[in-house]
Amino acid sequence: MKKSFKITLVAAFAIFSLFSCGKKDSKDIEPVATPTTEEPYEESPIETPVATNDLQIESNDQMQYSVTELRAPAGKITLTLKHVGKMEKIAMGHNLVILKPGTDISDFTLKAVDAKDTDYIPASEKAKVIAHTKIIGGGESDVIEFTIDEPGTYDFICSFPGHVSMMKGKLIVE
Ligand SMILES: [Cu+2]
Repeated sequence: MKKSFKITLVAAFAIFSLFSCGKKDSKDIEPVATPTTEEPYEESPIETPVATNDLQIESNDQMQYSVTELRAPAGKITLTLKHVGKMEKIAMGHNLVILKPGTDISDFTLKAVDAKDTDYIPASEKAKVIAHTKIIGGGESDVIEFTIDEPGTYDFICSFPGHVSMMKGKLIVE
């Protein structure tokens, strides 16, 4: 709307200039303002997930989560992580770790590399974890329940070694 208003102003000014300068040839000069396409908000809306306390997210063999944003109302939340790939967890295992605000993600994942025995949740960093699934392989899934009462934005990551650069997102608690 703002854009077309601006165009109208430019067009009006152009027409005004044409008349006021009074050149004979001015009839041939077309105003510059050809309508441009409006931004197609209605045709391709930005996907904002609906807040739900029953969250579903998938992971695959391409080291990806199906979504990078989850939205839930404050309170008790159930989250299902489903690995839709085929690879075994030793090669392409995934988890989902929800971290407390202010956690240094690179420091966390660096320590997680050595924490294979505890599903890549380093014992020293447990206090920074709100909730986490276990590590799962292709065809598996895990369901966790946790409570977040404080509205805010929480990072979630896969702490399997090397995955965080591709596998991270935000959980928005409303
Ligand atoms: Cu992963």
